[in-house]
Amino acid sequence: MKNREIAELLYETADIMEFQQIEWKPRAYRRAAQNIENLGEDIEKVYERKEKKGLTEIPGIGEAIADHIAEYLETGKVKKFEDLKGKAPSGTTELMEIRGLGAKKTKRLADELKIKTVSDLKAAVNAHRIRRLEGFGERSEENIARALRNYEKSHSRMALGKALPLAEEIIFVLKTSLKTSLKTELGSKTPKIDLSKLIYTGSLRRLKETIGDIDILAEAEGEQVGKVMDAFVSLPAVGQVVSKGNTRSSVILKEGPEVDLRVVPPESYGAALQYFTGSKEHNIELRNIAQREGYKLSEYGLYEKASGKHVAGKSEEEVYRKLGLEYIVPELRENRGEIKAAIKKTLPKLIDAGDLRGDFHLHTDYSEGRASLETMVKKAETIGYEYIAVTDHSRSQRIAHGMEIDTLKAQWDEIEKLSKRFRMKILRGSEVEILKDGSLDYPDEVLKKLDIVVGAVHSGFSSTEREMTGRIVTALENRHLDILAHPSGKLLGKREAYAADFGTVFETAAANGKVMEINSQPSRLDLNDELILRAKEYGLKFCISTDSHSVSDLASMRYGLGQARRGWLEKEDVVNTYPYSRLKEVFKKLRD
Ligand code: DGT
Ligand code: CA
Ligand code: CA
Repeated sequence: MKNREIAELLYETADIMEFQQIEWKPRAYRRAAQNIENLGEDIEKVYERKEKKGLTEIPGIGEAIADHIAEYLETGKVKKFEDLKGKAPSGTTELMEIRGLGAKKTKRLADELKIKTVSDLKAAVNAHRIRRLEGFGERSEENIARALRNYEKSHSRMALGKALPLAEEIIFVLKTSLKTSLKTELGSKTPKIDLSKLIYTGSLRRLKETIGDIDILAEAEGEQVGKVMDAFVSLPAVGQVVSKGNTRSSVILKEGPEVDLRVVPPESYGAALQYFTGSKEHNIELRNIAQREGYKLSEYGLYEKASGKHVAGKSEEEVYRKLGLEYIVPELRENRGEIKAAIKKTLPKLIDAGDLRGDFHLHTDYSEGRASLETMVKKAETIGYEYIAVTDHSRSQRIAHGMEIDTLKAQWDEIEKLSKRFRMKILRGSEVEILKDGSLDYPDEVLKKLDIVVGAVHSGFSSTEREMTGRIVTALENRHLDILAHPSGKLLGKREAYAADFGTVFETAAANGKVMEINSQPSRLDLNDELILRAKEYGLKFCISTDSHSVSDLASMRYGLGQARRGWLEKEDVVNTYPYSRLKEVFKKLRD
């Protein structure tokens, strides 16, 4: 699937155009990129099926961009973009990503101070050369320094929602390549390597919200090891080979992150899987236990200290069992009490994908969603959901085409019509702005008629802690509010959580019977594991929602589910596991 690749290319081209002061085009390119990112299907397939005409049917893609995409799909590059890029000094696109810099300033820095890369910029900031530039000054140098620090922080880790599909793709291609090469070479249909053991480990397997690098483990022996390593370093996605060896190879992908591959023999596979899944803190604690029990634990296996005998290592289960522990799922391995619980056999029975019965946060083209209400409903029904809440934006959210009351009522009519045709319960919902003073964005008589009110803060991110806490508390005390959406307001790699006293927020929410959202959007993951663990101590209930803006977003559920599991949540803690008949316990206004 090349959707992401093409979207990135269009974004990058838009940046370069902006830098060269080409006026209106960048916006069109960004819009096209966004639509491709959110396209529910493989753009290559669209092109195969309907050629260029198919491409122009995608919203925001006109003749010119369609030609460029076709050229990219046919040849792997776009001549015009390469020319444009050739004219822009290299490094400028990264520079423009630094918030607040923009095309104009980047150009002046390049012309007047010869700043062409992020590291040039860093050097100039450190030597205080920017403040001397006319129109920049000390203040703007400090702003650049801060933006630079944020950039570095966010670029060192990748969002789970980006890293996971990337890792799956790499593993898929690697498996395919191994299958073909082994078939032709050995003339046999079944390769000697067990390809089902080729999986991702590390923070990715633990479903951590951001990933430092992608770790992959494979099982192979003898001459097979070299074949796996060869196939790995020659993957088309590889930009640079950092190292290649017999047990470990490292590459840097064209898309940014580093990938480590380790290859181990079958008798060590389980021990290696356990070791490279981490976390480091969990491993250290586990090793202490092994020592106490008279063993030595490493990535090769569990050994008796006295005799050196290999006693476990083929599977993870075997390692944990031998140490007297219940099996611990990867999401819990953070040394947050899971080892003690595994010894006492009191580990939680975590919520599972199969437990989910609905989604309480999704958008349609009534506001900023890209699909029609009917399309979203149809798709949700194929997932097997029992209910969904349609929650388009309320009127003040102008950028997101917030709905006036009349439009909202028209949506209710459509919901009613659709309800006759679909088995699934379609709930009247709204993502209602929590305004500056904590009041909600529709009058009470409208709120009263909604089945589910999802309250959200989308503005005033620089408010003081007192202001923001007060605003949210007021909203939580409003009897019409049901769910607090993305409670911390952070955007991964882009924006920190707003200042708010979450202790007070959770306490108020619990006292008023409100539900905390775990927003599954890859750019949010909010609440994250840590805040979930905190919120749970207040006795709060949660819902895992996708905040879908397109049909394909409905699949983001797995990222939110990952956070819920990392937060030790069980089925009972998450209200969208309840059958519809039980939802009234939580949402009082629900109709039958
Ligand atoms: P990341 O990549 O920063 O998101 O986090 P991880 O957990 O994937 O860490 P990474 O890639 O450095 O290493 C993968 C796993 O290898 C890690 O989760 C546990 C294991 N590991 C790495 N270094 C050590 C170590 O010094 N001691 C122990 N016990 N385990 C380690
Ligand atoms: Ca890693
Ligand atoms: Ca690693």
